[in-house]
Parts: sequence; C-alpha cells; structure tokens
Amino acid sequence: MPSGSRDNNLEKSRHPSSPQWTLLGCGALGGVFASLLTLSDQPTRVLLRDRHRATLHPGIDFTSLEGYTQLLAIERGFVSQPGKIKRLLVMTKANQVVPALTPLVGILATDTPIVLLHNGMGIAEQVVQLFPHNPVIAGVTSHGAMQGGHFVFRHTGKGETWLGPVNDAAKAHAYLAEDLASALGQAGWDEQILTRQWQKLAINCAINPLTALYKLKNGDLAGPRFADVLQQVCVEVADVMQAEGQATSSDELLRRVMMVVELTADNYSSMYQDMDLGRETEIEAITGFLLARAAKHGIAVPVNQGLYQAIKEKS
Ligand code: KPL
Repeated sequence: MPSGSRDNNLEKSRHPSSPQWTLLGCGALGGVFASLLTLSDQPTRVLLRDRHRATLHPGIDFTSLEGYTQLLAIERGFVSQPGKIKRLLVMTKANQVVPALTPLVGILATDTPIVLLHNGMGIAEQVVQLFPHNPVIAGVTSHGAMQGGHFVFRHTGKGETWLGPVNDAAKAHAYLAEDLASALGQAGWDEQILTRQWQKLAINCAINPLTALYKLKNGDLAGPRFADVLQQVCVEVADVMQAEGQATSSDELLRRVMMVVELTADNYSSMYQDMDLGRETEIEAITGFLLARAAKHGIAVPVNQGLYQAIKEKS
C-alpha cells in the first residue's frame, strides 16, 4: 500500500485463543500499543471511561511508522462494566494511574497481572497497596506516539520496551514481555526493572521539561545551547541515583539522553504535547519524584528544581 494511503477494511483479531489484553488509557501511546497488539492478532480491548459512551468511533485510525494508515476494529469496554479482565495494561498518564485503577478494586481477579507503562516513578508502590495480591509489573518504553484526534493515532518512533516485576507475585509473568515483543518488534523482561526505571527517569528529567518549556522537538536538544543544562541535569540525577544504590555516572546518563535525543529527533516529547494541549503534565512523577528522593538524601538538585518550577508556573 502506498505511503499515506488508507485501508478501510476493518481488521479482526485472528487468534482469539491467547488471553485478551485490556488496555486502560487510550492516549497517544495507549492507542499505538492497542493498534500494534491488534495488528499482531492478539485479542485486545480498550477500557474507556463512561463519558466516552456518547462518543463512539467506528475504529482506530492508525498510522504506522512507515506512513500506512489503516482503520482497525477494536473492542471497547467501559470502566463501570469492565467484564473479565485477563491481563491489564495500564497506559494512562502517571497522574491518572491510581484514579483509573481505583474503580477496579474488588472487581479485578487477584491473579490478573497489572502491567504499568507510564513515565515517572513512585506510582507502582501505590498500585501494590491498592492490589496487594495481584502481580504488579512495571514497564518502561521509549516508543514515540502522537494522537491526531479522537481515536486517531500515529506511531512516530520505534523504541525499546522493558517489563519487570514490582512484587513477588509478578515474577512468574515474564511471558507477557514475549507477547508484547511480538507486537512491538522488541520487548524484554528484566528482574532489575528499577534500574531501567531510573535510567528512563533520567531521560525524561532531561528531555521532557526542556522541550516543553522551549517548544522544541527532541532533536533540537542536540544543539550547543542545551549542552550545559543537559549535563547538569544528568549530574544531579546521577547523584540521587547513587544515593539510592543505583550504580551509574553522569556520563553514562548523558550518553543515554543524547542517544534518545538522536533516535527521537523528530518527535515531540509527551510533556511538550501535554502542555501544548493544555493538559496536566507528568512533571510530578518525573522531576517531582527526583526532587523528593533528593530531599530525602539531602542532595541539592538546583537545575532540576528550576525546571520543575518553570513547568509548574507555565502549566
Ligand atoms: O518518554 C519520552 C516522552 O516523550 O515522554 C521520550 C523518551 C522523551 C520520547 O519523547
């Protein structure tokens, strides 16, 4: 199919035998993951808030990395009548995870794995408190996504995805990473997911506030204007990570940041998109989490503090 063309045949999942994914949170990234899971023939359903009952849409309008646009049939459920949830993939913004999951307390079977894929840290612990018996899995992903309208999604960058256990009950669920890999092209399981979460936090502390404040694409941060501030952000994050027992260096973090800047050069960060659309940002779960950990260890993080303040004032 030529680039940019549209295939109006509604695709149906052809292998309904594997357990169905239920996605909570159908923003840019959630929409792209729902599309990729559907395209890999894994039964997939999105769970919407009840206010969306009135705004039904015939399907997901999905544009792939290669520029192909397709209309995908996707099953919908509503939070007030969630039905049987076999595996839950939570892709809301960080600040929405707990409010979105709370209505499922007492409803979700205790053996249903809950996979959390959001930016920032400090949320998984709250989810374990809400669902003490469920397997809780944390994930990080660097895929790029944009939402162009109601149920209109574009995959803008192929990234890496890693999952790992937050509690003991989750340790038996590494197979979930394999299922995600068949949809995303790559996904891995890492028992030390906390380290990957910190590394992703460093990337988000560096890229997200700056791109949102200066209205830049990620790639614009490669210019000399931002070299100092990116380095200082990484020095501060490395100090906090080391105090948290995470072996790293500011050079390593800066290398990772610059790699993501390069790989996602054409993308707008999620914080840029949130600010642009007047939505709440994830600054609390990203830089806010770093500031809280820094305060606990008595570490000064003035550059991150300044970025946090600036985002709060502009939001
Ligand atoms: O995670 C991201 C985000 O935008 O939130 C990065 C990796 C910075 C990609 O844009």
